[in-house]
Amino acid sequence: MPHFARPRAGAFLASIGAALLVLASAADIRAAEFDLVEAHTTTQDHPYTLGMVRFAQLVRERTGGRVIIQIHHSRQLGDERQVVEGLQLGTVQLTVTSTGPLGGFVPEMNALDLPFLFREASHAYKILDGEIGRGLLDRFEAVGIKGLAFWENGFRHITTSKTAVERPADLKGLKIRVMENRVHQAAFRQLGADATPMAWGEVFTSLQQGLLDAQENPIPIVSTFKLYEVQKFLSLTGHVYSPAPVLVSKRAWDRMPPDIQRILLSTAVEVAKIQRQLNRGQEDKQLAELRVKGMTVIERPDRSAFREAMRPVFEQFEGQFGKGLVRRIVETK
Ligand code: EAX
Repeated sequence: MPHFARPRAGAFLASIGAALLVLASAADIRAAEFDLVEAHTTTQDHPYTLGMVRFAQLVRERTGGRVIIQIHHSRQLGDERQVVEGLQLGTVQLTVTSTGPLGGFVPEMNALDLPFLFREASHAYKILDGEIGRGLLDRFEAVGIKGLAFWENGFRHITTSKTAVERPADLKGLKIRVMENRVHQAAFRQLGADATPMAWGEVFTSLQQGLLDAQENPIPIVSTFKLYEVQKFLSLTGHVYSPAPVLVSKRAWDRMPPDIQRILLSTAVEVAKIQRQLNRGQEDKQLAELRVKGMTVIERPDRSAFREAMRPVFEQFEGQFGKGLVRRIVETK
């Protein structure tokens, strides 16, 4: 019986004798055959966690308890890049992550980070759930990771502490945190911003201390991380759509039999729909709450000016991902 994590109750109880048995229920004693340590960075009430809870329940049911997923939210096991490295090392078995650090593992993933690539959510879903999305997920195999499905982080918007952002020029000279991602960094530098790559875990404190003026993230992140405590303005630029791939350590994957692999794969794909609904379904309510908490929402920044201003970055990168990948995405109706 392979164990990916710490030895579970069975071995432990055997070693300390039967006295403790009375304290443990039958379910606790029966160790799962595959015990997967899952880790992600968002909070307990964020849709990454809600999706993962649903996934864990369904997987448990469908495998008759052979697979148990232990969820660690809120950066308990580190920031996104560390967790993805953990998948390669086998210290973590499962994650849902933004694309932030993923271009460092699979360069073609950076195509998804291009500003204004997707026209709307349905365009993103069509690409990510189709052949192109599967092709990108399959590329993770070469770096020791099995890609299961694309869940959602959402359309990213800009928050700032002092200046309302209505047009690209408003970002000039602002120190904005971007993900550790060369495309995002280039896109904000293009606008004349001081784009500072940083792991998510340092962002709140840096905003609080005034070391940063701005950051950009989808509404569910702004809301669940209480960014209204440290940011005054929210500008609905929607400059990039952030998918959230669900990834498994290949070390763990290769030890699981095909019937279990099939359940994990199909359940992750199925839960993508639920998780996206949970994510998008909360946005209006969250936006209203952000206003109540004191944020000023700029509902209609000049999006076409942002698209134009970031266009050179699109052109700089679009040829880098081979075989017209970006062109195929853009041309999909
Ligand atoms: O994955 O680093 C980021 O800005 C991500 O969007 C966030 O932590 C969720």
